[in-house]
Amino acid sequence: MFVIRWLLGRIILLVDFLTSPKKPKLTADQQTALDAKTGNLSLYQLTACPFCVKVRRAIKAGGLNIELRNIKEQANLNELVEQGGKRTVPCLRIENQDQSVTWLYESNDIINYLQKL
Ligand SMILES: N[C@@H](CCC(=O)N[C@@H](CS)C(=O)NCC(=O)O)C(=O)O
Repeated sequence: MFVIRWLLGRIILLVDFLTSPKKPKLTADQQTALDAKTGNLSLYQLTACPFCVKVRRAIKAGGLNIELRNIKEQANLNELVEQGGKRTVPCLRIENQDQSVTWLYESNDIINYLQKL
């Protein structure tokens, strides 16, 4: 079972690599403006999780710079479970202007949120 999952993960990563979307060409000013909107975001994820791959592709296609936090690192996993409430990935951590934090689960909801930035 582990071998099959590992193999599927590698296939997903290979297909992702071969069909990776292009980053948009942005001016320095455009990138700075975009970075100002994403500085409060971080994505809890796993490298070979297909739902995480889908979100990372949307991040790349949008030219977004978002910190990735791999939950294979125990500290990241602890944060996700203790503060987000579930260990499911992907999960977007949004630090709001009033310092409160929103934990957005579900890849489609995350992509919708990012596309509206
Ligand atoms: N419907 C969710 C599915 C997410 C999902 O199933 N993620 C898996 C990894 S691929 C997961 O976190 N499973 C729980 C676990 O590993 O403990 C989405 O679209 O984001």
